[in-house]
Amino acid sequence: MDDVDALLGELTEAISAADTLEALDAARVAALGKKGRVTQMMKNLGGMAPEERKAAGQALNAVKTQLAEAIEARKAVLEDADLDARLMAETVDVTLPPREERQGFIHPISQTIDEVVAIFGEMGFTVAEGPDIEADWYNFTALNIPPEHPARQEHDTFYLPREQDGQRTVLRTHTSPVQIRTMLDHKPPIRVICPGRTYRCDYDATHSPMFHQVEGLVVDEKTHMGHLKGCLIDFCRAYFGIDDLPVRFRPSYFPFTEPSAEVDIGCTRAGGKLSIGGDDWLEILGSGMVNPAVLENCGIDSTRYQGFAFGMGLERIAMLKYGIPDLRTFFESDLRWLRHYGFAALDMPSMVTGLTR
Ligand code: 2NM
Repeated sequence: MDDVDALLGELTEAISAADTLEALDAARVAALGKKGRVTQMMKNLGGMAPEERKAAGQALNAVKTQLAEAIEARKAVLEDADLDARLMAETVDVTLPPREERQGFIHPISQTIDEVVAIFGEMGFTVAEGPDIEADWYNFTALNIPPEHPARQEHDTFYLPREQDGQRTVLRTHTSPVQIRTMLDHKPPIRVICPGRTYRCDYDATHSPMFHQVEGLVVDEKTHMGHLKGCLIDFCRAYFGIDDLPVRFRPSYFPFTEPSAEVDIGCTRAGGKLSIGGDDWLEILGSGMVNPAVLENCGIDSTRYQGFAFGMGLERIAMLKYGIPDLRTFFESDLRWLRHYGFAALDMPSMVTGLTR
């Protein structure tokens, strides 16, 4: 019995002396662990005479209980001390300003699409979309682009492997196939714009293999070149926010329009820097009266209906309006670039189209 008392005293002492949770756990293992002192003595019970064993067993169980209680009590004290120490060390300065919130930005291409859609939307156009992968017929044939036309060459067009039925498919080289689909699906009057991704096999400072276009189409009875001119002059002035921006129409050629015209706006080239407005000229979009052959390809009676169409590169008009110098940066996903050139999510172009008439 003296042994047991001595053991209890010794182990209790060790528990009180433990000054960290780790030291306390070591004391627990030394006393009650598999090879601990108490456990060891429990094992010795087997070799005792039955009458001795009973008393010794009871005494040892009491020791176990007391030690467990002492460990729990010590643990509570040490945990309290630990928490006190952390509270002293880890002070929170509630007067510090909050960390800046990570804000998202609208990509200049998205912003430009929104602006263009807002302007033409106010003129009565709706938006049409179509697939990026097109049958050769929609991308070229229906548009009166002949088989030997340079635009069809492998080095301009991304051709996809032939379909099972032998049909050729391409990554659309312009959004005109969306207008073809619109004419096939809808009766005139038609007023649509078609913004979207387009693809050409070309890569340098001013060309990206994937880029964006917006094209527009109007088809109605008695539609003429005057409508085309008024519509595009208003668009240019609204988009660049310059009421008296000079706009001129220069004869051109496209297989899908006749006559065709390229549209130039006034600009200034001073000291190698280009800015919008001025008495120099800058080409900005292509346009024309829809070739009657294209109308007929889409099942529209070209003796009754006329149309005009136009197309422009979105990166280009975004670069001009927002002073973005390199086309390739649009597609690098550089967040610092986006913070600089991007737009706040609540700047809504639909509220300010710049159209004055
Ligand atoms: C341009 C320039 C001129 C155009 C024509 C058509 C369609 F489908 F109506 F024939 N869509 N887009 C067109 C006309 C596009 O882009 C420079």
